[in-house]
Amino acid sequence: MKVGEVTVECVKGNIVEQHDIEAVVNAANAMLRPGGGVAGAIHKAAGPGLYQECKPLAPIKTGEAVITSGHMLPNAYVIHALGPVYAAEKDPAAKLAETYQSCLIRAEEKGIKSVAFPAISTGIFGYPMKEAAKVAFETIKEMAPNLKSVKLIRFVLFAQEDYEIHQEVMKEVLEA
Ligand code: AR6
Repeated sequence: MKVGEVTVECVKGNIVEQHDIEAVVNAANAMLRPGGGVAGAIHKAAGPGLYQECKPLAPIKTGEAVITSGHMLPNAYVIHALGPVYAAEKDPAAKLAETYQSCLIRAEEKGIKSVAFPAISTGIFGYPMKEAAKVAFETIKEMAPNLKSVKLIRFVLFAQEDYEIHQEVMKEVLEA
């Protein structure tokens, strides 16, 4: 779908296999350690050099994002973002929106044209999938008119059900 000049799309797949994308987003932990889920997959595919580059940038706060190179990933950059732990936040939606904003700001600073996101906070951090998707697409819709370099935003969903939820919510939010 298009929001102004920005293409927004959903695919079913693995965040570490997005060969045509300049920056992939890591659903990171505060210490930027390898960890599990998306972070584990990204660090495994990128190789140990990624954590070496991450170490001096940690810790990061909830809603923050930092950028590194992609090392052995097929992407030039990794944007490491710390989403909210759903049960631990008073206003998780505001924090999740801030997380997506931080990622797009880091991308714009580098003149990045394409960004792939996982569904931040919806795994170990317990954010309900549909609610998280709504926040994600609303934030992108709001930011899209001000984006200068970013022309493609892709959501990469691991599970078929999560992909379907994102497709549905994307249409709902972007067509409204
Ligand atoms: N590609 C795309 N999506 C994936 C992949 C993958 N390779 N692996 C998992 N998902 P999570 P969080 C989905 O837990 O909730 C880490 O240990 C997954 O099904 O990776 O933000 C960090 O170190 C889920 O829908 O991120 C942190 O401590 C979504 O990606 C903590 O988990 C996010 O799941 C961050 O938790």
